[in-house]
Amino acid sequence: MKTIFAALPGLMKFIILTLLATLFPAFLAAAEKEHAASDKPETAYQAAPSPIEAAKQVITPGAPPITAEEFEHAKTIFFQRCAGCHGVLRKGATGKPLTPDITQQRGTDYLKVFINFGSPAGMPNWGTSGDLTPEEVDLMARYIQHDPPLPPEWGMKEMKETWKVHVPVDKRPTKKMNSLNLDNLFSVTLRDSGQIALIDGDTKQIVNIVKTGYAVHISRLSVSGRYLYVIGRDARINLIDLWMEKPDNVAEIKAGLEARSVETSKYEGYEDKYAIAGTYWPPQYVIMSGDTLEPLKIVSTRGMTVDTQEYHPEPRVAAIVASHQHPEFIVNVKETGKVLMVNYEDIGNLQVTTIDAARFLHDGGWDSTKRYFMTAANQSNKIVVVDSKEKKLTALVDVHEIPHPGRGANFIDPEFGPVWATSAIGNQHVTVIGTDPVNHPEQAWKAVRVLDGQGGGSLFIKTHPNSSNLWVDTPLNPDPKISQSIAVFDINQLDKGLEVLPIAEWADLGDGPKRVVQPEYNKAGDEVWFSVWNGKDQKSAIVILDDKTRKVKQVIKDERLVTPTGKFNVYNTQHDIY
Ligand code: DHE
Repeated sequence: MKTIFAALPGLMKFIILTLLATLFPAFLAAAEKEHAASDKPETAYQAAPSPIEAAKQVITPGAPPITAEEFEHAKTIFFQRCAGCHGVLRKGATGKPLTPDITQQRGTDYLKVFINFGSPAGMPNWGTSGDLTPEEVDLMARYIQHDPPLPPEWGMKEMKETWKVHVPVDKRPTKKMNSLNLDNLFSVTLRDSGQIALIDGDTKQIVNIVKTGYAVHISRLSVSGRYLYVIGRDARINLIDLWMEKPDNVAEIKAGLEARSVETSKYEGYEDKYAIAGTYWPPQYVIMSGDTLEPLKIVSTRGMTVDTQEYHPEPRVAAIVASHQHPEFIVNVKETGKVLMVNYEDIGNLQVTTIDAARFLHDGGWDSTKRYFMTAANQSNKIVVVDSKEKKLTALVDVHEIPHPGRGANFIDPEFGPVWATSAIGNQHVTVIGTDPVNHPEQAWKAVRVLDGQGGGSLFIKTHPNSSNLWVDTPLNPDPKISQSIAVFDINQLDKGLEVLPIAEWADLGDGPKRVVQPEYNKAGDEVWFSVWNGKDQKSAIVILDDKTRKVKQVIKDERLVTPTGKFNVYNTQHDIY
């Protein structure tokens, strides 16, 4: 029966579903349950609002009427709820394309049912979940039949207008002015307060809380370890000088309207010289001066997709890493599926090597030799391996449903030698991939093991060269028992299975979602830190475990720690140790 239904054309399926939903309330309840895609880990992951606001109304022939006021309201809803999956221009990303040529054919009633009930493919049930009122469902069904409003571009003029050097280079310290052990400092994302906390890894004291962009995303270190770069979802970059008596902002810029990635030049001779930021909107990257953030060169990523070779107007920039083999940045272009190797030797005559990989490139990191970039093409269910030395695609490794490595985890597998591992959003699998083509050629770039973690909804996995533990989080799993705990494997006995540790319970915070997210090691590799990420108005914490005993060493609780998520140890981030 299921197979016959699956084979029916889309419109037929839709009519049957709508009829069943109208005639049988019980079916409706079941459908709601199945389509309650907001329960799905991947939906929870995509649901963060886009900070884009400025975009002008467009009235499109053939579309149903909409007032200017309604258009503004619908636009806000779209950027907050829908743009993450469908793209700002609605050309389709992880969600389906929603351009008027498609939506007008479907019509308002059809669209209303989809928005209301969601779909098993991952579209949330915005209406029946109560997130949108019936009026808003109707409004959105009309809105998406109009052309998408175009947010403004962001070129050199706009960047320069937002660029501020708070402390000029010649007014900065010439040596470290504080007594901090900078190698063991942590930059902690305070997601919903638009700040980062600098925490001393030795004393566990908060050294400073620094104001940054909206829903700040990641921190990266200059290769000297002096400069910390923080990027917000609103594409605001803050440059923090760790040599100051109290480390603080020395420069900032808005690199676009929406962003996730920032990195700094690491090749010998270019230490601390350049920084790069990739933006979701506009789809482009900018190379900046490393110590002032002065924008130097902006390059668009719009272009053809890797497989069907059709034009994509909005290929967002995802992870960026700095090559150790050449003076290059390695830039993931998500929707077109291309990895760019951007050579910064002569930015006036920029040379870019384009590697055809797979669509939906997202996050990734180095193998232990720092030659191979291992990165997830997440909705393509592949790990892409790029050889940064030869500047070539090495392999595409098939993995199960929505790999999400963060930067991944490197360790020596007792049977297969050097490996790199990723966990997944869509299922419990932890895929271990051989990374040693010299001594283990049989296993290189193959999934040598698939471990069973606690469940889907995993975002980050971590170990350290001095540890034999492999930690796997599951913050997006719908079961609170799983999202509030961590799984740990013994690398020397991987077949033995996992141990589950109730990190959130140990934090003892009271109410809230208390998702346990992103393991991060201290410099020595003998402590591992976990964020217990609670609601904005609830108490959050950082739980620190002794890596050997797997017992709690300390819980950092402080009312300033609002929604901590990512944590970046200076030394490990600076040297790409993970
Ligand atoms: Fe992230 C890394 C994009 C949601 C925490 N995130 C990244 C990177 C990208 C990305 C492209 C890699 C950057 C790099 O290495 O240069 N993240 C996105 C999204 O598009 C997405 C799905 C939705 C959104 O609207 O932002 C998203 N991310 C989240 C979260 O909800 C998380 C869990 C909490 C938060 O703070 O927002 C989150 N993302 C992180 C963290 C990293 C990250 C902690 C860096 C991990 C690392 O170890 O390097």
